[in-house]
Amino acid sequence: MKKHMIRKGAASFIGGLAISLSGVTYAADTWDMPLAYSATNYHSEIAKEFADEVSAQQDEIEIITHPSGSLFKGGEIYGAVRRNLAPIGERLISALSNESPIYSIDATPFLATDFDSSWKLYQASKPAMEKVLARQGLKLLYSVPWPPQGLYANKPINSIADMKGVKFRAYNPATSKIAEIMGAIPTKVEAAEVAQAFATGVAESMLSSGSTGYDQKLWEHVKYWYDVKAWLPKNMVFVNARAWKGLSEDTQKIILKASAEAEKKGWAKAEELANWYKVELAKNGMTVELAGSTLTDELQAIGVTMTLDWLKEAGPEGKQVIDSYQAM
Ligand code: PCA
Repeated sequence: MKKHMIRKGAASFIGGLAISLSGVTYAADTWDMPLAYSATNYHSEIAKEFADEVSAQQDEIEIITHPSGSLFKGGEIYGAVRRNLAPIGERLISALSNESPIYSIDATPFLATDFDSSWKLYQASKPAMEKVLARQGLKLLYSVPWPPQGLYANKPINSIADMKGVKFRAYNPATSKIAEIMGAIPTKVEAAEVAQAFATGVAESMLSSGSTGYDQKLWEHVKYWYDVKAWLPKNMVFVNARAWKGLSEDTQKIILKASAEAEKKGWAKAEELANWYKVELAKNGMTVELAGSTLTDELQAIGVTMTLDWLKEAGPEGKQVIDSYQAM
């Protein structure tokens, strides 16, 4: 940290000539870390703690987080890190399903519906996921889940027939597909723009956690949240492999240690907050309840179809992941 500050001081001190020098120095030293979610969301808070921790412990890089899609929008982050426009970033894994089916495993309905089973699914799928990342010039640092996904709606939903024609906000290919199967009309909207989408009538319903409903104050627009517990999608934080290789071994070790801590904290925090979010939705006037049996059965049937489709798409590698998950 000390060396870092001296360098910054020197750059501004030398003045004119140093402007270009400081430009070079800053480009090499500052690692911008784009995030898609609100600064106050626990994913962003933990990423910021991770960044601060890494920055404080060595002189090579300073990681600066950029929440709410302010540097790159959610949909741009993966590509930006691949191209090293940002050396590090965070993205919702299942939003990347078009890159590889392995990325959609944690958004397959009813495959893993609580924190314990989600952790197992993560462990079972991690080697395959890391392979895809490596092929794309990226390295996984850590991954943190969202709380279980429930159904937001502006009217009571007793069966999927009630979803017919409803404008449905999707955040990944799986949620678009569910919408289509239900007869709803999917429209892709990043979390940072969810409040606006509901306010303007672009969206009337979505599957998401209490977390995003809370961040976006969805009670201002919809009245119901059904606790479906459909799946727990995860974000992942990853780094450009070339940028990673450019770091000293010491810095790499510091980052890996901070990553392991962030992951541990993230899983604990998500679980701790899952219930709190539900209470907050209810406090703000929403009806928070379990989905009725008809809706649950119908959604589970969609889950079975989607799991079978996923297995077809993911082939033997996918089957191996499911087998090792089920054996855990
Ligand atoms: N919130 C994010 C992804 C899953 C979740 O719970 C979103 O709605 O975009």
